[in-house]
Amino acid sequence: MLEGLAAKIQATMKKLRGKGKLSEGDVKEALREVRLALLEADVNYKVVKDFTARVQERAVGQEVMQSLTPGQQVIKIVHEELTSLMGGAASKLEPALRPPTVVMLVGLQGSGKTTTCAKLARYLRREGRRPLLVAADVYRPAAIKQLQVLGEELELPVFSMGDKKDPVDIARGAREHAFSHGNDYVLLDTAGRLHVDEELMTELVRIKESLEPQ
Ligand SMILES: Nc1nc2c(ncn2[C@@H]2O[C@H](COP(=O)(O)OP(=O)(O)O)[C@@H](O)[C@H]2O)c(=O)[nH]1
Ligand SMILES: [Mg+2]
Repeated sequence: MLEGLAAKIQATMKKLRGKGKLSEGDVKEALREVRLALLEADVNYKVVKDFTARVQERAVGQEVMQSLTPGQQVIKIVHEELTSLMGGAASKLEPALRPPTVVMLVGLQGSGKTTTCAKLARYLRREGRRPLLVAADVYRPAAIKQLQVLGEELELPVFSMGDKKDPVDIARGAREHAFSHGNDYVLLDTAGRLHVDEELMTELVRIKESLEPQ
């Protein structure tokens, strides 16, 4: 998804670069394309709206439009605002000193943990890693199956001990499995929960204490 986004934005910026003089309409048209590209890439509507408003405000100012290289200036502004949109500084997944690196996906129900787990695994494989997906959501009926289907699609291993075991034991078992199978990343797909759900929150703490994920 992000690759498509980069290509689209680059194409739009290329059009601007070629122009000697920019009208407000040129900027608007370019921003419209950037906005569509962001929306297609699933960026939240409000985030996109704020982003385009900020670029617009900075880009149609006198200083930019009357400069010798307005196209370049607008590209610079878009670049700066995109960077700040993505969170400014890039943060990396810190590997554990001793593999496997354990990553625990936590969050509310339906917030995208299982999907992110699969995306992360695919990313790690592309980086030459050997991730193990772990079905640690034992509460929602189809949760394990969902991860298994994703694992099959991506041809990545999924560790499961069914839905009758304590997630802490599953997590421990997964790490053992990773040790013996040479998986350097263990991605724990946990059950969704609210912070007010004491039992489930305690479970996360127990997994954390037991495995010390990154
Ligand atoms: N549009 C969109 N949908 C997503 C994204 N990530 C997950 N979903 C969908 O949101 C729903 C819940 O995702 P899931 O990974 O099962 O959430 P979980 O309950 O936290 O594990 C599913 O229907 C996913 O297909 C995303 O980045 N964009
Ligand atoms: Mg899930």
